[in-house]
Order: sequence, then structure tokens, then C-alpha cells
Amino acid sequence: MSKILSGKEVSGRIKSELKEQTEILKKNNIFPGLAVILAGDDPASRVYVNNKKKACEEIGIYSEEYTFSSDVTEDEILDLIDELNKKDSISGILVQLPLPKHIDEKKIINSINPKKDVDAFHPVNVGKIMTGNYDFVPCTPAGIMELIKESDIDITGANCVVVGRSNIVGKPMAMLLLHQNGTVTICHSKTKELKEVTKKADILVVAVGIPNFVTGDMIKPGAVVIDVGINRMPDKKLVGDVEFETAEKVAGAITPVPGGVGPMTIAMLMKNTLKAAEINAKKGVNR
Ligand code: L34
Repeated sequence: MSKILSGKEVSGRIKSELKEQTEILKKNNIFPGLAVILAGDDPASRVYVNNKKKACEEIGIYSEEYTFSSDVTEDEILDLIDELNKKDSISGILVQLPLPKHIDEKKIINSINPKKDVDAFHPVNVGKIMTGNYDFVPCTPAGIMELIKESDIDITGANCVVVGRSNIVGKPMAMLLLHQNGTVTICHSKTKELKEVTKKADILVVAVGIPNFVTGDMIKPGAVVIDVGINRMPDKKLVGDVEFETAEKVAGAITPVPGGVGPMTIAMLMKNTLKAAEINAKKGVNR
């Protein structure tokens, strides 16, 4: 039986701290605001964006939502971002991914002012993460780092295996673990003898988007297992990329789905939005 790393619980604690910070910022005439852009009709994205708006309300962050239908043009989104980049009441801009297929995701992300890029997806912020002097940490990897802290494991020297190499999760995750002195291996769909690699992990992060991809026999006894996947099954049930039933018998600590990484992602977005408000108040968004 492993310890359950409840993102729901930890994010609740973090959000109440952020609420206090928001009150202090407001007393100092700093008013954080988040703009969320949603294009298309992906039902999962709709749920995530709703959860983000709800978190803003809870904490006292002003928020705006912009929705477009799936036939939106690139220029329409670029024009909106241009406007939001200049708008004083907006400290953070988030374009919910994935975007409709005909939209060039890179072009859209590149148009966001890096000082308002609360996802940390802009190349300037990605570069800063590489070198280790960053303001914004991408929300999902940042949330995972908080959950690992809860597990009481020391990352220094530990074998950390990240399965998945996306720009949103896998790559930045590997960097954050490396900054904390982990010995990091990145695996992906072309990795040979995957099980041999995952079996050696003291910390195993799985972000591949395939239901029940990692099973108990692939896990080292006592390992910390972080499941980033959220897959909706035909019966509407949510399952992760890790087969929970077999994994929790082997792991020392494990995140559930739902209630694990998802709520942490949102808490970290709130944290980044407060940070953006603070930075932009001090330095201005154009410097
Ligand atoms: N730009 N796009 C941008 N930034 C992000 O940080 C994201 N991500 C991922 C998808 N696209 C993005 C999210 O917001 C994934 N993600 C996300 C956010 C919230 C939740 C899950 C993923 C979440 O709230 N999960 C709940 C269950 C939600 C449900 O019922 O479907 C949970 O308990 O895991």
C-alpha cells in the first residue's frame, strides 16, 4: 500500500496561501488578472478552463475568458493577444492547448509577451528554464515538483525517469529534476527495453497520454510514481497513464487520477499569475 499524494489536498493548501498573498498585493495596488483563450470545442479543455476560472474566483484573481469556434483564424487570435499584451488589467495570458489543427501553435505562443506568459511556453521562458534563472515554471512540472516534496524523497542523486518528451511536460520536467540534482533519464515511444529503465526509477513521472501504459511490474518497489495522464474511457471514467491498481501495490507513493497532478497544475497557474502581476508592477511589461 503506497502513500497517496493528493493534489487536491496540497493544491487546496497552496491556494489558500495564494489567496492571502493576493490580498496583500491588492493592498499595495497590484491587481492580478488572467486572460484565458479557448478555441474549438474540446470538452476536456472546456473542463480545464472552467477549473482555472473557478480557481481565480476562489483566490481573488480577476479573469477574462475569450472563446472562439474551431474555425477561428490565426489572425483573430494574434490580434486578441496583441490587445491583451498591452492591457494593464491583464498580468497573465494563457492560450489553452491543443489549438485547432489549422492554427500554428508556435506562432501563437511566440506572440505572447514573455512577461505575461504564465504557462512558460514562450521560447524566452523555455530558454530561461534551461539555464536555471526563471520567473515562470510551466504549471504541470511545477505542480509535480510540489507533490514530490510531499513524498519526503530526496531528489538529490535519485534516479528520476520521465516517460514522455512533450514541450509542456516531459522536457521541462526533466530540467526541473536536474536542477534539483536528480539523475534524469527521458524515455519515449522509441525507447528500447522501457521496463528495464522504469524499473530503476526512484522517481517515475509518466506523461504519455496512453491509458494504463505503466503497470506495477514496471515499477521499483518503494518508488514515487507521478501520473500525469488524464484519459477519459468510453464509460466516462477517468484513468491515468499508470495502472493504479497494480502500481499502488508496489510504489511507495503515487498520485491518483483525478485529484493528483491536475489540481496542482491549476494551483501553479495561479502562482504564476501572481508572480506576473508583481513583476510587471515593478518593472513594467515592456522592459
Ligand atoms: N496552455 N494548455 C495550456 N496550459 C496548460 O497548463 C494546459 N494543461 C494541459 C492541457 N492544455 C494546457 C492543463 O491545464 C492539461 N491541463 C489540465 C488542467 C486541469 C486539469 C487537468 C489538466 C484538471 O482539473 N483535472 C482534474 C479533473 C478534470 C476532469 O474532470 O476532467 C483532476 O482532478 O485531475
